[in-house]
Amino acid sequence: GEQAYIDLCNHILEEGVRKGDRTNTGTYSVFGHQMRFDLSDGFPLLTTKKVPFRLVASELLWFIKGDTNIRYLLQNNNNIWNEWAFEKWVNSVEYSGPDMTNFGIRSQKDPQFNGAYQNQMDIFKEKILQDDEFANKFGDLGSVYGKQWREWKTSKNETIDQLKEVIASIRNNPDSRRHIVSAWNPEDIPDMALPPCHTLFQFYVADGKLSCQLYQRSADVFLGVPFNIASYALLTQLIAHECKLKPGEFVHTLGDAHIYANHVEQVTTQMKREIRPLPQLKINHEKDSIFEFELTDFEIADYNPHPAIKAPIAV
Ligand code: THF
Repeated sequence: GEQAYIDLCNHILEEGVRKGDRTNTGTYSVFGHQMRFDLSDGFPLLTTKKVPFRLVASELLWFIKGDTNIRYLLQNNNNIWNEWAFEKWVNSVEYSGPDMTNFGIRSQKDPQFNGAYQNQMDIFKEKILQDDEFANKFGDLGSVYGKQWREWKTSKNETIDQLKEVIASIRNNPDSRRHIVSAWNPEDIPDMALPPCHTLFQFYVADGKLSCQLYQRSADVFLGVPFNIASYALLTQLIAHECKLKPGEFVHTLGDAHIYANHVEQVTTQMKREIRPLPQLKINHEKDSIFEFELTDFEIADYNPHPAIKAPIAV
């Protein structure tokens, strides 16, 4: 449960190795860690800080649709993938605004630059929402999760709908040890805005319950992991619902599990807070298939978290 998350934070702060990273932010890092969440205890949305479920759910629906364009996220007021699309635009020949090199780091250190950056980001978002051609060109993140889950391209120029197939295999052959969806497609990695952090997941059926294990190669423990836990718990509950199974466990296996140097203070605040009872997830029982769900079909009940804690995202 949530204690496993707090234990991970503690473990990284105590034993993590100081390590450089792609984003030049600096991290404390451990390699190889596992957490378990029993979904019958409640829905694992952390209570030691407020996690915005609406953003978790709209991101998951975006993956399930097979969409890779941030326009859908923006239409749902979800800004969590903006930086990766923005980066493509400001590095293109079509961009003519002020220089945005290393905008992630500079926007945190230089208030004047941050003003210019926020300005360009607002222009970018507006263009993605209003201009179809611009959105097709710069809103698309490449062959990221949605594409690999729903339309994995084969060498024979066919596509594989991994999500549909895994649901069929759970229904038809629950004991199978091959209920796997992989987002890691080595051939496509160069076309992705960011190679998938949640690399591969496997389902497991026993005692009428559906469990899911995720292998996450790289885990931003403060900002990303609370989202990732809730996202896979939601996915597991939706698939369990469709397959007429009860939700079992979510097992979260991490590769490079890190706390960014500029998140240490926030993590320390969070760790001192008392864990509260988990909320419940209610899903619209009139729908059967995960491909039919919309945001309004989910409701989180009895969620009484501690306040949100702000932190900058590493780009
Ligand atoms: N890059 C990095 N550095 N960390 C990640 O967790 C991450 N992701 C996705 C892609 N690249 C990543 C994006 N997921 C937030 C949460 C998840 C994200 C990106 C950003 C975030 O900032 N959450 C805030 C709330 C934001 C808001 O309200 O708009 C929070 O406080 O939780 C790993 O999948």
